[in-house]
Parts: sequence; C-alpha cells; structure tokens
Amino acid sequence: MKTHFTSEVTPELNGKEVVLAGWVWEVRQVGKVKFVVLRDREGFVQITFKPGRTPDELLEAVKELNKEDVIMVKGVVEASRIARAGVEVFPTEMRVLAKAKPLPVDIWQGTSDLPTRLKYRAVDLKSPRNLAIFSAASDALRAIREALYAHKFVEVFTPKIIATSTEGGAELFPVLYFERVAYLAQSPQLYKEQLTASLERVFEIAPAYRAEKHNTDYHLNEFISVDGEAAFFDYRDVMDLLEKIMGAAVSAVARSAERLERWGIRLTLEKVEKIPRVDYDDAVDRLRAMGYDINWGDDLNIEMQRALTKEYGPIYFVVNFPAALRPFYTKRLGDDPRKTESYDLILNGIEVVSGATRIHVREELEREMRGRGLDPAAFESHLSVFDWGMPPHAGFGLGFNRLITALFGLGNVREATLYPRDRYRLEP
Ligand code: AMO
Repeated sequence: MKTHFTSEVTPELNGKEVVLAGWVWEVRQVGKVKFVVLRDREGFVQITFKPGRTPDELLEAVKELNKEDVIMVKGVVEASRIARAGVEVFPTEMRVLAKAKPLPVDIWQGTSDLPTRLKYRAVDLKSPRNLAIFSAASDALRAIREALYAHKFVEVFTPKIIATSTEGGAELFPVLYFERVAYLAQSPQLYKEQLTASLERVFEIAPAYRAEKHNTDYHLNEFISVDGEAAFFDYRDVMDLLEKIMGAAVSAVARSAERLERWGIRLTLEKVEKIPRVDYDDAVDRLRAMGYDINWGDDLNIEMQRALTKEYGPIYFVVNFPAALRPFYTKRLGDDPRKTESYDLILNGIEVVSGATRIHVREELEREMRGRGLDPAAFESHLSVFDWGMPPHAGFGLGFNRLITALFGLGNVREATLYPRDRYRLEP
C-alpha cells in the first residue's frame, strides 16, 4: 500500500519508513549515484540509489527504468539540504508495476501543441501543469459547493434527456428516445425553477449540452454547469450570493497559487469583494464612447467585454439586459419593461455566469413564450406547476470550465476540460 503522497514526504519524516508509488519523471546520474525523481499527483520526491547503501538488486533494477514507468518504492526518508524538496528517500525495496513506452506528448518541457495534447489527453493529463490545474479546479468546485450548502441550498440532479428546448431551439442535440425524438438538456433551467416550489433553494453540478456549430476558444458542446435557483430571491440576492461563491472559489485556488505559478499559471484574481454592477445602458454608452459600433439592444461580444475590463476591472456584472437578449423565463424590470432583471458576470473578459429573476406568473410566462414564437402548449407540464403555488424565484448558471479558464488565464476553455467535446472532437 502507498503510505504517503509525495507532498506528505517532508523533513519531519526524517528516519521514517514510507511506501511511495508513482511514475518515473527522470533518472539522473551524478558519479556513481543515481537519482530517480518519482512523480505522483501531488508533486515529486527524489529517490537516491547509492552504491554501498542501496541493495545491489535495486542498483541493477534502476538501470532498466524508463520515464513514466510505474514504480512502488519502500524506503527511509532523510532530510536533505541539497534535494529540492528538502528530503530524499533511500530505497530498501522497489517494484516496477508497469513499463512505459516513449510518450506521444512532451509532459516534461510542454512543447506539444494543443491538438496533439488533446488527442492523447490521458497522457497529457500526467503533466505537472495539468495536475496543478485540475487539482485546483477540484478545490474551487468544492468551495463553491460548500458556499452553496452554507446558504442552505440542496444539491439535486435533474434529467439530461428532455422533451423541449429551454435556451433556444437551434442549439439542441437530438437523441433517439425509442419511438420519439428527445434532446440533451442545454441547462436544467425549467427543472430547477420547478424545484423552488418544493426544495426552495437548489443547486446542480452537471453537464450541459449545446449544439453550437462555431468552434471558439470559449465554447464547448458539453460543459459543466453549476446551476442555482432560489425561492424568495431576486437577481440582486443572487448577485450577493455570487460574490460569496466567487470569493470562496478564488480563496480556494489562491492556496495553490505557488504551485500554479511554478507551471506558468498566474491567477487573474487574488480576492473578491464587492463586484461592480454596470447597467447595460451604461455599458453601451461607455463602449460607444470608446468607439465600438454597438446600438442599444445589441449583445456585448467578447472584445467589448474585454474593453469594459479596462473600465471596471477584472470582474464585473452587467445588469438589466434588454428583454430581447434574454430567454423567455426572464422577468422584466418594473420601471422599464424593455429591460429585464438579469445579469452576466464577466471575469477576465469572459462571461462566466448568467442569471436573472424569473417570471413566476403563468400568464406572463405564456405571453413571453408567444412573443418568441414558442407554443405554450408544448410546455404544458412546466406551466401547470405555476398553477399550484409557484414562489417568486431567481438563479444563476455558472459555466465551470469557463470559470477555471478565466481565473487561471488559460486562453482556451479546452485547457480547463478533461475531455473536451467540440465541433470536431468526440474522442477521446
Ligand atoms: P447561459 O446560456 O448564459 O444561461 O449559460 C450559463 C453559463 O454557462 C456557460 N456556457 C458555456 N460554457 C462553455 N461552452 C458553452 N457552449 C457554453 N454556453 C454557456 C457560460 C454561461 O454564462 N439557464 C441559463 C442560466 C440561468 O439563467 O440560470 C443559461 O443556461 O459560463
């Protein structure tokens, strides 16, 4: 049994026996001494093979080792002033658990291009840079989940095979569902709204599917969506909550800042306090003043979002979008019904969260559907829920891959996705 991860092998263990397991990162020779750098998920440890001290059969075995062979080593920890981690391990036993051929990806110097890395993704994920990214991403997700629990949200799972569109028809993936056509869910939107009538505050962390044909650095056809929906909240309450959620995520990854920096990743945010809330009208005015060709009613594109970063900082909300830019379930603003109680959260120029106060009155919802050419009859099972005590509610959809991309300044959402699904990529 592996007793320690490499990160746990510290000078305090001096003189103790440990069993380590992992992959051969490199073998170095200095005079008659051989150093095997063992890598595992958490980092590296130097194993020192020294004639006179190391058993002869191990000195022989180490000659046969290749990079990425899987080994298990029993040995004694010694604090060391020379070894990088301040410790080295003198082996007493070693087992080679698997041999490795030369890798198709350069995980050592990082010279392979992204298509090659994604083609051999399981190998690429061995690189210390990827281990740092996905370990920190897991910490961020845990912090988000805990923040939601702390605010009395219940974790739920809703169907991913559904009968009707929620976010617009063109981006649906059809699937054969026995005798009929079904679709992969673009978001849990309608279910999470319905659940506010029972569980009040719900969240879901699950894949969402979008049949978007354009192949950009920010779009995936399958992404991880963190969705939240709460009864008796409006969009301001949700934005307050998102400040807490983002704060928790940023603090969680900040604990790995040193490790990330070692592999060239600099966090774009150090902490989150009050996030500026910029009215859509002001955003449009600012952009026009900067020379952008934008009219009231147009959506903000990524260049515009980036430009506003110069004005409002690395993280800001745009609020109160025109109704035509938002889905049918979005509530209109009381004092300006051309606009809605909606927001986007922009981080490092990328939209990472989107949400709104929702309509909770059936007749209003039906009117919005008809206005968008949708047939309310197709939504009868959803609409009927509104007849039996639907609370006012609001929520958010947070694209987790985009959050990590923006937070780590990765430049391509595929870098923040274990196995990306895009226009031309269905494998691995
Ligand atoms: P929206 O369609 O804006 O809103 O999606 C919410 C968030 O999900 C992420 N996202 C994507 N990430 C990667 N690739 C994509 N193709 C992609 N599309 C969206 C973004 C985006 O901000 N139901 C609403 C949310 C709500 O109102 O609660 C919705 O789905 O980060």
